[in-house]
Amino acid sequence: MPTVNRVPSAGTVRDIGIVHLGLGAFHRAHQAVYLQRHLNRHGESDWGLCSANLRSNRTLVDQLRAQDGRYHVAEYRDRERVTLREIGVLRQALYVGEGGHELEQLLQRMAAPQTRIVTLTVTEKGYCLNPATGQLRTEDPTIIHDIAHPRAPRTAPGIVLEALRRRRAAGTRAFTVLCCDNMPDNGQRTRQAVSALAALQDPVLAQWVNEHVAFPGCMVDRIVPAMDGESFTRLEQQLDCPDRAAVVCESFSQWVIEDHFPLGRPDWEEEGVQMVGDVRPFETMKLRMLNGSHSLLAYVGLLAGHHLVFEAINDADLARFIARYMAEEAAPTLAMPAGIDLALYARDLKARFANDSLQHRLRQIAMDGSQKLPQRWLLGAQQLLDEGRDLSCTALGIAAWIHDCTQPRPNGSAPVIDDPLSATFAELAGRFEGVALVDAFLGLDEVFPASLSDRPAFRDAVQRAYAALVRDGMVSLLHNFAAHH
Ligand code: CS2
Repeated sequence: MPTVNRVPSAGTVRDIGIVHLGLGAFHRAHQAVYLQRHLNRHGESDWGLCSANLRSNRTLVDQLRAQDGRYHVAEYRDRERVTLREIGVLRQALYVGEGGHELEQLLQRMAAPQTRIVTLTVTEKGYCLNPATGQLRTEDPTIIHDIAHPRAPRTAPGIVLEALRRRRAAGTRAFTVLCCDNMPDNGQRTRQAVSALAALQDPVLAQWVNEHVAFPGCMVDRIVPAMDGESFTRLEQQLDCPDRAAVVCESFSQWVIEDHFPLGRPDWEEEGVQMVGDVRPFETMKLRMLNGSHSLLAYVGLLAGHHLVFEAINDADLARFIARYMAEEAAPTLAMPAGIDLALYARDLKARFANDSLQHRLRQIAMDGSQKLPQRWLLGAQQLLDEGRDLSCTALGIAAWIHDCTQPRPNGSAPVIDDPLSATFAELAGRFEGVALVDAFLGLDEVFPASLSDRPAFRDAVQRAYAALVRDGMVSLLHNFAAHH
């Protein structure tokens, strides 16, 4: 049994200063924890949270309401040491289904003068941007809807924009928008989504957004697997915590934020948040080193027969492969401020992946590959090619992704792929195979910019990796990889 350090919620939340969109496990275990620590330190706070789910997981919202917004976060350092934190800063939980009255409640809350910050974790696809270019997908049916019906928005950018429109009309200053999703230059991407939508709705509003709304970027980091039955049972049996809204995560947590909050912000630095002028080096490091390795572990690991992250990283061949990716294909593309040791960062990441208290499914990380690959692998791959460097690990990752998206499962059934492009993948899988299939995938310009897919060195590397994968299978391929390095 682990030693449990229990930290109850202590203090009074005087006001709701932050509205959050995307009430998933990550939000509950990351942003909410920083605000909770702030509350416990000061005994009172104006930075209470109102958090909303847009269309997914009504059950969780109902559960949280039944518990008056209170829930627990179990932070596992390892199997022996756990901190069980009670969260009391979540003062309002909303579920915004289609056209429901809670959309109105959410918009009123966002328009209220005491709301000074709006944070988002709606996943990469929630911004409705083309993953390769970062431009608004104006052909997306939900964006088409939001252009035609600005007052009844369905998308996250549409909701942010409608709230800003109300603030402007009421003479209330704009809140600051803080994107907490794993996208490159995430503040700028979010600005792009909101202001491009505004330009299509109302040019005057678009100009006001451009002049008055701050979109600082940030890098967020904490490994928070989706909860499953086993995790709930463990919480109940080991920690005596029968909380159906609880979350399990690692003890590590990092947040680096660009300090641009015109209406003020919590004293986050007291809780260890790094407030910086330019977050991009940190964000790029995290995306390529951590998330890039995660996606490799997922696609390569699944094909090597693994299901969980810690199992995959305990496979010696796969661990060597990941170490090589970090040292030779991710780190060389990064320009870090003085004092950041990428070799040390890589070692710490390996230890975090090996945390066997977390049931982190590779299949969860494999989701939405089309939205993740550009920032995790492909921007770095362009740099590697420019510098004449090898990209064998990245090429095998892309080959494994194509294979995972198209090949029937061992029982013969068609793959069920959780990705906005899944219908396209199924169509390509039906029409092509081998070299032609790889070509067709590399031709998906939402994922691969022409500046990359046009380069013969890149195409050849992926074609070779795919051919080797089909010929030898992942296990023996990884073994050979390890033997030759
Ligand atoms: C993961 C991330 O699911 C994924 O794609 O790579 O959620 C990862 O666990 C977090 O970014 C860690 O901070």
